[in-house]
Amino acid sequence: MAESEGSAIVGGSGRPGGSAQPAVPDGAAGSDFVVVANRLPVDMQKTADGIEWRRSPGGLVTALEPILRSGQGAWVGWPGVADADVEPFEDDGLRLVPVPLSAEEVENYYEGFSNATLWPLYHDVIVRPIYHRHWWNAYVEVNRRFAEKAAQVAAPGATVWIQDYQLQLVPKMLRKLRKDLTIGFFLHIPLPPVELFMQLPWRSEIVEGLLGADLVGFHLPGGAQNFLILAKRLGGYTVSKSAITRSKPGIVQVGFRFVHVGAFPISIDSGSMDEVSRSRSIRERAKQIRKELGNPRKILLGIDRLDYTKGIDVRLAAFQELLEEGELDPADTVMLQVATPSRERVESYRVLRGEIEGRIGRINGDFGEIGRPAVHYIHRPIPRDELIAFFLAADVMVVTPLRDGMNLVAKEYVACRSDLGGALVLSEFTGAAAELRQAYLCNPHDLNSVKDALVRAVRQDREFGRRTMRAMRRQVLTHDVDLWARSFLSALARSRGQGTEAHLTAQPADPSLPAGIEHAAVTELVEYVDEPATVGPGSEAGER
Ligand code: GDG
Repeated sequence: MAESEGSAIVGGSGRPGGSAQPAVPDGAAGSDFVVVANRLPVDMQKTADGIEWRRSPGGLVTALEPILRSGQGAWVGWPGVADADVEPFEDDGLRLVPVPLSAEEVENYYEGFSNATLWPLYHDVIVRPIYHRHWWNAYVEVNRRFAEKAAQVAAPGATVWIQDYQLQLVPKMLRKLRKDLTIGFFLHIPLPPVELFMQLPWRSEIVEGLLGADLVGFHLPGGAQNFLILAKRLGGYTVSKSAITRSKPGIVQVGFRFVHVGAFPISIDSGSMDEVSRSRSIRERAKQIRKELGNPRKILLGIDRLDYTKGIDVRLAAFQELLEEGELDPADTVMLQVATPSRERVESYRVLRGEIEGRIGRINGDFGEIGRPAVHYIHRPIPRDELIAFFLAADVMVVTPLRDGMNLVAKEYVACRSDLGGALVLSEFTGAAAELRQAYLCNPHDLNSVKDALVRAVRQDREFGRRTMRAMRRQVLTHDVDLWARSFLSALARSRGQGTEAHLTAQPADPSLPAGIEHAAVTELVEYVDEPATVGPGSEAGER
């Protein structure tokens, strides 16, 4: 999930082990809706006087906040600092329930099993996953702690929504503790093809863990299909074979339970990004940024966490070759790359940083002039408004991941371009490519394909660009993160106590969704399942 910078200080600042507000009560006085995620939506900061909490805004928080606050919701997660044992506290109607992690657990469960085993494995083994038994043991232990915490804070019959790859054992553990709960799970990263998943020494445990949920959600139908194949192959379960759509999920029969499996492509708070990007101050700032960059004819922009999945090296290599070949002129074309620091204690990330910075140095050495580098590089988080101004200033947004569950940056760029300007170069291996079909799609494993997409985007005809941007904006503005959350939660509510496939195929559309929207989304996803070739090999379809 997105990791972004903090902002306002929220309530609940207090001493570790203490709280400004009363602790969350157990059992019957608990919350009807509980989100369980690796991180809390606030980051703990240690100060001289004690601790402070900084909001870390993200799409997920924005989407879930209204539901959480209205229904005495709770959010269970790690506060982001090792060895911090902090009592639960309330922030404006939202219960925040910290789960403590020791420094050793951060190393083994988070940096180890989550980010050096699961992350590379699930992203098609771009980097070789490391399998350590002591990392796995920590993962089990920490997942148990999250499950116990969720069990403590959930009211009888509550709905619990567990997020992402760090917590895949929680559904089963929680079900064991609390049979009365409705449990949903959403994976924010791709579920790899079966041949790759089978590497994992603990593959059966992970699949069984997920099957503790009533609904398991993925970004794309291909991920859901991979999961159905795994459930059948590893658990011997009976699974439905229907195409996966939002209103017609796949089903796994686990004893007397039916686990629903579906695709729910995540999105952004598109309305608010659109609104902010229209403000005069942001537009002025965008102009100023162009000026600061030397008013070049074309600005290429990349914004990513510094992660080997994001293909930052790929786009730099393509840019470098285009400069070498004279296809792009460094006198009038610049690249701006923001690479937010990420997982800096994991070895492969340290290596990657060196490689990227080395390449940027070489490009600037060969093509830069005094006061006019070919690549401008920022390696720190930048404020949200500045990011939006970057989107507005850029002629070409370059999104080239080798693998990405969705990629929110691509959607954010589109949401910010109400002027219908700009062009999007987008890897076929992102979830976003299934929706943003009018982008300049490319295969990041084929440098010529990336170069070709870059050249076409730079030379785009203005009218053609306006038409394609309008089409992409229609998709992003009508499919926002709120729709995603409501779609998942209504499917979760339907999943409980409903069994057979025949029953599910007859499900009516969710009346709380805007007319036509669910239908439109489902149609796109069905097309995607039927015609993976039109999207490119980036689909998670079937047994690749
Ligand atoms: C995971 C999956 C899936 C980045 N730098 C700054 C900044 N950002 C914001 C972006 C965007 C978010 O961080 C990154 O989201 P992505 O989707 O691109 O990537 P991951 O962090 O890998 O997220 C991904 C996502 O979960 C959701 O399910 O799409 O596939 O890997 O919002 O704008 N924000 C600010 N300053 C920065 O410097 N303010």
